Amino acid sequence: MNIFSLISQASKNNTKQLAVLIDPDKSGGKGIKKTIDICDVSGVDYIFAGGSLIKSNSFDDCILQIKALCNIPIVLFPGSVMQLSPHADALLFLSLISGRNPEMLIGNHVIAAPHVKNAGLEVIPAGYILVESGKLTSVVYMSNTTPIPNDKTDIAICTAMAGEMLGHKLIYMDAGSGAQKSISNDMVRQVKANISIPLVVGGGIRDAKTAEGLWEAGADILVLGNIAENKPEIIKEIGSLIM
Ligand code: 1GP
Repeated sequence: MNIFSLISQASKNNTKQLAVLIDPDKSGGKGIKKTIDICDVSGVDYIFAGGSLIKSNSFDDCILQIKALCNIPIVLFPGSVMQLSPHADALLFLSLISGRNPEMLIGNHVIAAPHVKNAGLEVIPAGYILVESGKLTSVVYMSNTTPIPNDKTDIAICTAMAGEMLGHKLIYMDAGSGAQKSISNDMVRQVKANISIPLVVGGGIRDAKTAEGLWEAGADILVLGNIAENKPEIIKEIGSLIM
């Protein structure tokens, strides 16, 4: 199964998709089973796994646990080079193109490359764009980068265009986990109008109305993080918009 072809085909057909982000630190208990069970019946297309800072050393176990609970493809969304597992279906090889931290643009990728190759993972080069969200998020702090101001749509557009021109296969716009506000519909609409690759949007999506607005604005895949763990019933509500 080629994950990028699923993403790309859905984007071409304007079929909206949903991903749920699992933080491996919070997995392990009964909570993850409940979340995954709801994902299974809510039309969730992908499980993303990763986090800005992971304290437990059982990343691989977490992936295996998710795999044992469902057949939903698992896509790594790594916050660091330590978040690799050969048991996932694909890896978002994220280059943090909104930032100017060379380690996040290429340094970590050089370190990770041989391990990624050995793992035999499908690699999806992704231009990762952080957008300011009303508070200092973990990803902004840990990546040591400045996010794009949320009203500077032109900067977001040009960054996404440059990401596509550099050969990234998708653009991932993130307000960061626990964002006070999600990325605006207007910014998503204008970025989508200026690129021809799939657009993933995450950060601060906590209700169906927000999700609907972002999908309508042009997001191809929405990512639910905190809310999926704290209030998994919302996954069903959001999933029903596109099922
Ligand atoms: C994934 O950062 C998001 O892109 C997740 O954000 O935890 O706020 O849903 P939330």
